[in-house]
Amino acid sequence: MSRTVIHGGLVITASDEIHADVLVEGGRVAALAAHGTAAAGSWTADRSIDATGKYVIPGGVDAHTHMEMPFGGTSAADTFETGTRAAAWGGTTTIIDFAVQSVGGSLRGGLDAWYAKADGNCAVDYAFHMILADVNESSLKEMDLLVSEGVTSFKLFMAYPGVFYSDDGQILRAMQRAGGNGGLIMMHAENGIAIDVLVEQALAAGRTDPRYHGDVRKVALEAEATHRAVQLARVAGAPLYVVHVSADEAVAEIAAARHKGLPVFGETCPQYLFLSTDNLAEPGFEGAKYVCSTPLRPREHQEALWRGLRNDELQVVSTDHCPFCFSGQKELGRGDFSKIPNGLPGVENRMDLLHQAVVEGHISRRRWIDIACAAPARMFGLYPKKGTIAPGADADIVVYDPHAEQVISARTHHMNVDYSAYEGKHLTGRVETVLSRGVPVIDRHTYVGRAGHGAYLPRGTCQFTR
Ligand code: DUC
Ligand code: ZN
Ligand code: ZN
Ligand code: ZN
Repeated sequence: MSRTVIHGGLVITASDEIHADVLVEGGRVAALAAHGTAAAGSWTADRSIDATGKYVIPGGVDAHTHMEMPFGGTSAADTFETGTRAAAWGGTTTIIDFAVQSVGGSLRGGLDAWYAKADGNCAVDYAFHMILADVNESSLKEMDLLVSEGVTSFKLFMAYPGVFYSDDGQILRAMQRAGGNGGLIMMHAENGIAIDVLVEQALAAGRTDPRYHGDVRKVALEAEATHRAVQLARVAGAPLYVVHVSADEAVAEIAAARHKGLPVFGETCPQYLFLSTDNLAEPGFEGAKYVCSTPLRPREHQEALWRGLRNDELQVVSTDHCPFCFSGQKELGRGDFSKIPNGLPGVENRMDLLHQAVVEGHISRRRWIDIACAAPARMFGLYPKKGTIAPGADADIVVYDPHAEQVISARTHHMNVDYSAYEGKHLTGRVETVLSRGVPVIDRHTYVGRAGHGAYLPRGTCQFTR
């Protein structure tokens, strides 16, 4: 069995910061011991990584990505191969992507199609959620089977009538089913029926630029849908995870539910923490780069998101990585913002952006690891295999240099997309080395991984009770 020691670093988990050497045996963490243990020679090893002055952190768990996802007449630009490679560059060693049920199709058919897309192509480990696009008697029954095979979470949409949309009756039924089988409902909470009216009115009035995407997707319509989702989950007796929370009033709805003791959880994304409607209003058609749903909000909303992350009103930061090239893809919406494919690239940037939040004092180092690694692993039934550094855990480990400086740019990133939403942003901190199950994937800023190393992860059920 191969043995690796990582010595001299500061090991950070969601609960502890300890100066320790780490022994990796095979694909797992074997032991942590005081600095000097490795040097004293009691641990013989094939490979030794010097982490002096560096952080030793769990590999990131990005619980919300869309590799090669069909959307708006095109398809997300990262494949499982390019997207998981970019994830590795950014210190993320697990992604949970979304298999999609087609309307009129079965969950089985959608899931098998996504297994086939990912199989043999991933650089890091991966799992799936299931998007329910057609809730009916047979798909409700299939939910039980999926839970028993390790696909334990289901995304529903209150947005996108005619595409992914579920009405309140369908939502209630799916929640009841999840309440019975241990599944977790993930909700895209925006009132899509009302939004479509506002879209039609905006276009009729000649308001076609990207900025109007943000205008029509009102804060009130995110807050209303969040409130409704919470109440439906309460009636169904099911836990609820609200994805891509962007508005202060939506955070307040989740906080209010949690204060009542309800098992309601929230996710936000780096784009809502670092970008705003100012980006959507960039001149010409540039704003199309920032079109995603829920939309970017005025800058004033960011403080509520940071506060929510500090206070555990929000538990997880995922990327909703859903990249579309500016050229040829975002451009489909020139002259009609509603035809701009929704989504931003970000799987490579999440760990660094959240470290920047540590540097800027928004969150602590341990909270960084919690929201980016441990909480998503626990939320989606992967802890402690993923999301921590402890004996028995998978040796998904990042050596992170907290002092290195970098500038984000599409010229140097590894995502298969022709722009960066964070172009020119200066960051302190950078991934140096990444192990996935003990195998180097990034070695001192060089990619040494391979497509096919990444393994499929069947998951358990949500490990949060509230
Ligand atoms: N919601 C997502 O979660 N991802 C892409 C598009 C969307 O609306
Ligand atoms: Zn030390
Ligand atoms: Zn969504
Ligand atoms: Zn998404």
